[in-house]
Amino acid sequence: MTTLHSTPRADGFYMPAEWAPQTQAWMIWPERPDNWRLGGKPAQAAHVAVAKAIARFEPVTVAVSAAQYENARARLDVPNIRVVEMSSDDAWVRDTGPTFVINNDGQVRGVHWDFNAWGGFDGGLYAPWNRDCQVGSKILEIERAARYRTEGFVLEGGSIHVDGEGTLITTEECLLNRNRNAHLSREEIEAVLGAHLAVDKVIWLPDGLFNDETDGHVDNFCCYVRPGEVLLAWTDDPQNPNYPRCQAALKVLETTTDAKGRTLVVHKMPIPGPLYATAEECAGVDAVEGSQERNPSVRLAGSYVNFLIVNGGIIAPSFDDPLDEPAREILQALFPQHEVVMVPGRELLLGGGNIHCLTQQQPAPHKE
Ligand code: KQY
Repeated sequence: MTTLHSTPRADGFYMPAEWAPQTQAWMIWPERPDNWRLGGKPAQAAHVAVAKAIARFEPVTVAVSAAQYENARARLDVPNIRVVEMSSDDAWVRDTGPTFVINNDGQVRGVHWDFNAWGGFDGGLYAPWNRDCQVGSKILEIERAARYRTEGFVLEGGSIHVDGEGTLITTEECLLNRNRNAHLSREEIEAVLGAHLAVDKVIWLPDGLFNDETDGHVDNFCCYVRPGEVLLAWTDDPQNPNYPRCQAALKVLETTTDAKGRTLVVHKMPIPGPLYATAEECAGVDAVEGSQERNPSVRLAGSYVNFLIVNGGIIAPSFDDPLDEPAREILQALFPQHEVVMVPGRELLLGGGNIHCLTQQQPAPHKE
């Protein structure tokens, strides 16, 4: 594997927006019994549904442990899905996988961020996380893509969204959290993001969604739908714990400009629920010291914003909620050239995230 000691920006590479053409999407098979109930069986079924939905639009590679290889291979029984053996600590390839960057000369490389399981021993979700730490490099090696390594700079892919035109959105709750890069100031973090993703402007939302166990990943709260336009999870209910978070984010989004000097158009997406895990669902998760505890009284951070854009499709979670259909209509209106496919997301949410968190798009190289 080639590790480069320059930066993507210095070499003419940038992170494209998610709607840019893709060669494939990556996923990792869920199986950890202290995160996924009943040994991961219901989550695996949900995962298969997501992989097959994506495979209608583009190839999918699913990484799986040796122990689960045969099972995953048998269940992912469509031609567009490749299964490769890879060890990991869990399934969150958005966060453990590389962030792919491209140049205008048809090349693809990857940024392999440092990873500490969403906070290490200061609020992280499990330990150890050494196998997750290797996922970014392993994927880049399979793809023969050169790697930029940010040793000592922790970042999860779910904590950022870009417009591909120089602007990045994130949250202070996550990126300025003392459990990520406490040794760096806001300006120093912006400099690392600028050097590795070729962004010129960082928009800082104060917080993510209430009870998001990642410390407020932006991909569960707010995303770009096209340059200059964002979609923000929203509630008008002052009793909803997300109300102050939504208000604060809207204030930032309405009063900022992006790297191109545009004022942003903010679309709103209703928040489903309130959603809670049942006592039975929580009882199906192995209790392990140091792993995230599951409790039926804790409100789940369900969000329709946690969708993936693929070539010609939008793969979004449904929650068996009255807002599912309105959410689908909002997404379809925002992406008229894409087919919106909703896939049951409850089992994924029970594990602490959703479709965007469980996928990683690989942009297609192109020549300008
Ligand atoms: O939402 C994500 N990006 C990851 C969630 C991890 C949850 C682990 N239980």
